[in-house]
Amino acid sequence: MTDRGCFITLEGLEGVGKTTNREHVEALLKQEGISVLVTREPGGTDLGEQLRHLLLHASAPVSAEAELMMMTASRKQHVVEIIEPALSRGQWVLCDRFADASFAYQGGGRKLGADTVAQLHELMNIHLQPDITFLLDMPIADGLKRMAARGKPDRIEKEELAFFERARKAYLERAGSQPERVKVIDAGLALNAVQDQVSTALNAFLVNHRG
Ligand code: T5A
Repeated sequence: MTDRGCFITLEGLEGVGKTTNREHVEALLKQEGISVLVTREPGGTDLGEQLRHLLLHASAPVSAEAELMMMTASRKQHVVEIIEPALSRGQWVLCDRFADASFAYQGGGRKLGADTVAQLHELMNIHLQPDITFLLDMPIADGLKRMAARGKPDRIEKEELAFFERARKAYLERAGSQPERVKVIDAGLALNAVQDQVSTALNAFLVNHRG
């Protein structure tokens, strides 16, 4: 029987360097002879990418609840169509954002609360948990500054600072309650220092995983 693959996620607010570090994690795993399927949320499937476009660029109003349901719809399709089949055939999966993002942005940022997010996941039968999560954390203003250098903000990036403060708090609370899984990385440092922290946490995970 094939061993199940590991599920790794990257989380954090806008501009903290998820994409940059995704490439780093992928390279580290490759050095270890592990090929990884790289994907993202919202998105990762045809349906998910269509929902992503709506979520980030809808010009019509989107209620907090509708936003949560669309994020969760994208996730359900992603889990069923891509992530679970890959893990079952022994493939490792590296995902840029997953359920923690809904706890942070919709639970915290949109003030829907962690219970509502958890209940919807329960109702939709989404029980998959990452084996390890890198939460890239840094002062919000610095991340937004990095994003601003990139050009036009999307619908969520246009939110007020208080929204991101609540999302960051929710992320850190989640990390505090699941320290074994969620590794908080100081993302405000120079890139090589950030990558060193990621390497250390990933190597410890690999040693532990291999027993
Ligand atoms: N969302 C998502 C929800 O609300 N609920 C959910 O359930 C889910 C799944 C998705 C949006 O959807 C929301 C959250 C988001 O608002 P996204 O595009 O996936 O949007 O997320 P973004 O955070 O916008 O992702 P980005 O790709 O735009 O940012 P990254 O990946 O965090 O940052 P990255 O790596 O592109 O880096 C940004 C810039 O900083 C530089 C990079 O070179 C780049 O220019 N940089 C550094 N500069 C200096 N020092 C470092 N250490 C640096 N690291 C990177």
